[in-house]
Amino acid sequence: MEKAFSISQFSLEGKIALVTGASYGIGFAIAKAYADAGAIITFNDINQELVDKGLSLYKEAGVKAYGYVCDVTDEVGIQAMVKQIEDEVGPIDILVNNAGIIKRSPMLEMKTSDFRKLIDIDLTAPFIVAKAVLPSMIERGHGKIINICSMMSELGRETVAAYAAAKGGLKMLTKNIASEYGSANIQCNGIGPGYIATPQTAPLRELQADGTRHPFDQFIIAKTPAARWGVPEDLAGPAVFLASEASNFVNGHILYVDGGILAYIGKQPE
Ligand code: NAP
Ligand code: GCO
Repeated sequence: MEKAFSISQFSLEGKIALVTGASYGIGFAIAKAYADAGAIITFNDINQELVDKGLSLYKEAGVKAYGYVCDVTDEVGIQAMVKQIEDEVGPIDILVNNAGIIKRSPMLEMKTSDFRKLIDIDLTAPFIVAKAVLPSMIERGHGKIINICSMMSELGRETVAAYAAAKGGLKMLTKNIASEYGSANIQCNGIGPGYIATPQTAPLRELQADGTRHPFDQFIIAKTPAARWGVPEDLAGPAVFLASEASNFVNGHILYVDGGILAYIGKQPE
């Protein structure tokens, strides 16, 4: 009898992936995992210095990557970059909308311009980049779009109103792309990382003057059943799964990779 499953379903051999904002951090870890699974890596970042930094890190990791300078909020620039990638490398099979920022500020102290800027980068840009890659995916009859959401796609907390609004919107954009283009064999899913140790969360983990751990650091450790911060490499397997044929009937799903934090109410104070 024919086997029901083959490990080759997780292979990305010969696929071309675009990971936005992937000079370091989560984007870099996902792109490296894709390369390890056989994909050809293209990535962008906001300036040449970061792209060069990324290219040297990929080279150090034994990955041949193609780097492009492009601000993900620049629709004309993104359209041109996607065309350049298609001309230089080939059509994009996998898009990871990873680029993003956070600005922590009590809502009443946040300027509306800062709110708008964060929404532009964390929500409007994934719309822009998805629009740029979808026509070719639809024409070729397949495509994978993975949006990097967040626990803040589900929960709020003080000082992250703009970020939670953006990531909540990104969750629903993910579901809508899945709904609108599923019949064209496009799978659009999200990954919702928990608290991951990257430059973005470094302020939450800074050691205190007395050498003790940051109170937020201690809070996250207590709130996470895995009792640790995640590392970017924790996202590699889930990201490869959602980019591979193994997930061809998974659509509109947000896969939380959070050590269990969203499932856990927390321990009774002693
Ligand atoms: P990060 O360390 O700040 O890296 C984000 C990357 O995106 C950086 O290379 C950044 O470049 C780039 N970027 C920012 N704005 C851009 C723009 N307009 N155009 C192009 N590139 C841009 O963040 P991370 O922790 O790796 O997070 C990556 C993604 O995961 C983000 O969407 C974040 O919201 C999400 N996430 C992170 C965590 C976490 O705990 N770390 C958890 C859940 C979700 P610059 O260096 O110039 O900023
Ligand atoms: C914060 C953190 C979080 C994480 C992540 C959690 O300030 O609460 O930055 O937002 O980055 O999004 O999933």
